[in-house]
Amino acid sequence: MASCRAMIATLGLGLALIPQAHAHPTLVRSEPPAGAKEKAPAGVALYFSEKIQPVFNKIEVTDARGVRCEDGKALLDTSDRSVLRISLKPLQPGSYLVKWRAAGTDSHPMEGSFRFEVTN
Ligand SMILES: [Cu+2]
Repeated sequence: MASCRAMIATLGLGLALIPQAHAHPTLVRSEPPAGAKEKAPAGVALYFSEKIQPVFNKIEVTDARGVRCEDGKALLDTSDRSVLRISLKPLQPGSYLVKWRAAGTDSHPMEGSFRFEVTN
């Protein structure tokens, strides 16, 4: 019984430590920002809370019909590895969905999405 309690205490301690051991990248801001209504951007830039691995990352941009609009692959900023960028084909007015995946130092991929709107 005593050893069982000790084990639970150890487990509890382990769980309490996980948030510090696992800092995952979160999206701090983007260009265009989530919910933006603006003229067609030439690309999307994602600014994360920590450096991103050069692998396991992606940015997908689709229009209202689900057609992909990226021009090339997502690339890390050469001077700031917490910034992931992608170029876009010329966008028509309408709603666009950005889906991203990015892994930080522990290689666990994080995902998210947001929309922006292109106006005339
Ligand atoms: Cu992790």
